[in-house]
Amino acid sequence: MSNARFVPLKSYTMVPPEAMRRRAHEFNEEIQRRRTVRAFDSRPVAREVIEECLRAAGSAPSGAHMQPWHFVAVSDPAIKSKIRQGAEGEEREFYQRRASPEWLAALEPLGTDEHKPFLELAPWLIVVFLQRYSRLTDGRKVKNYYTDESVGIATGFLIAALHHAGLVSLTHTPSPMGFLNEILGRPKDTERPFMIVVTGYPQAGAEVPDLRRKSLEEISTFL
Ligand code: IYR
Repeated sequence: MSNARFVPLKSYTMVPPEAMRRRAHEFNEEIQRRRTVRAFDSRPVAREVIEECLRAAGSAPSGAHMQPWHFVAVSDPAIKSKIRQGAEGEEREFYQRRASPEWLAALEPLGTDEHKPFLELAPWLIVVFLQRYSRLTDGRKVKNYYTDESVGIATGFLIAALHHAGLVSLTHTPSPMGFLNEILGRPKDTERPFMIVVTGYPQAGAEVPDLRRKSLEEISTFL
């Protein structure tokens, strides 16, 4: 017999068809305004805002509801400086040696290089960790499922929440990222860094690459 325990779905609110069209449209309009930004202002952002966005991120669906994520929100300048040093060390290797010519060509339109001043300038670095295993209170390890999918979705929720709050963000993935476990004191045997979400206000006059998004026709098929 199943031990599953169910409760009534109380949180769902029915939206009439016309309002549904409008809401779908309005949400798209808002999310389309999001741009990845690399030029940050040092203006502070209240911790409470970040906390609320992390609550939103933590509401993401996950494999077997394991919630295999941990977010380390860093505003301490000394820790940000260590993260910058670690990231720039790896990025120097990447740009000078590891990246293939094809990869460098693909990055060309973004104008990125090994210098990452935003890691110190931005008020918050949210380091997302993926938990391949959970720890039971008795210390035993339990395997988590679909961790990449789950943490990817949670990170998407986080990016959307930050945008909705009026902040900009940058998904940054220095590779490899093992240095983040050391700097932030996260266990290496169960967790790996997934991404750094840099967030704050854009620098005055910030520019973004002139990119276009694929159209609905390009990204979808209806059958
Ligand atoms: N991690 C490097 C390189 C990089 C890779 C991809 I794929 C990007 O979309 C952007 C950058 C860096 O952060 O510069």
